[in-house]
Amino acid sequence: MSGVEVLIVGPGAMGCLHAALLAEGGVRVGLLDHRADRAARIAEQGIIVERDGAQTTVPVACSADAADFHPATLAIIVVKAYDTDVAARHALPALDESSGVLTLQNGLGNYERIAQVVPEACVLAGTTTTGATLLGEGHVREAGRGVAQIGSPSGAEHRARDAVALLARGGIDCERTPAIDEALWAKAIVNAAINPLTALTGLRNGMLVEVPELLELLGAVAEEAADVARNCGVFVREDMAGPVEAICRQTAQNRSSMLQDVSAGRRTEIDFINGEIARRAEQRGLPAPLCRALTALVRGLGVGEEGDT
Ligand code: KPL
Repeated sequence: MSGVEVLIVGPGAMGCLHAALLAEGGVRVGLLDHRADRAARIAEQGIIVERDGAQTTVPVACSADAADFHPATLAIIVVKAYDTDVAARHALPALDESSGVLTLQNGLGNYERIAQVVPEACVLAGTTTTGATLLGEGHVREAGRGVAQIGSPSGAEHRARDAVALLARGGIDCERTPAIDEALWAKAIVNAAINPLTALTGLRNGMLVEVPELLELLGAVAEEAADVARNCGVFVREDMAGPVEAICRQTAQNRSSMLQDVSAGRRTEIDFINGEIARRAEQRGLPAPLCRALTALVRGLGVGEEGDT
């Protein structure tokens, strides 16, 4: 293979869905997996997408060797937040000095970690409200098409513009934002409220607003996280409980990514969402008792199951 326009790094739910969407949109796309055996199987079978009750198979080049995709115009990191550094280093052989690297992950601190691996001016950050569920290897269910917001934390606006144009050409609804920190924090606040409450209760997003006590807690976590953001100098609208509640309703049928992780026995991203918000609060001498408690509770899920009598 001689270069791709978009390299998707990570074959999870978001990775498979974005690779399939872009390939369907006519973009030359590659999918990078850290496991060679799985990469070979996905390359052979293609990505299976379930949407609106129908199934499509989309052929996508998949490999564990990033050099197979050199040069990539844009690499999109969609691994779990705890794998960001390793994934960025894994992608290096696909990159040259003009490549952009975009994080579309949950959590805070991802672009800072990527900027330790590639020059900061190359790093773009984004959020997306597209939902996806991984059903098996290279097999994904689309759970609602959303909009991606993309920006350059270092102010390299031309790179953000080029990335938006490339993704839009591939059929991904996206827009450039000059206020990427605000967008990242807004998404982190949404995730801080919805993800642990769904992970702890086993409920789908929509059910959180049906139980009055959970609705109250949802709003309280959102407001606590919003206060931390403001204290960090980031503009956040008043009353974040409103948009969080609206997102629960819009994504009512979703099982949040954290609930999916807990159900599958995988590590969660709690340390990069509520844990990170609590850490930033602590650095500023602010209390963030709800984020701290939720971090402890989610970390505790599953601990002690093995070997218990
Ligand atoms: O981003 C999400 C996630 O599950 O991680 C939300 C917005 C909560 C949708 O499920």
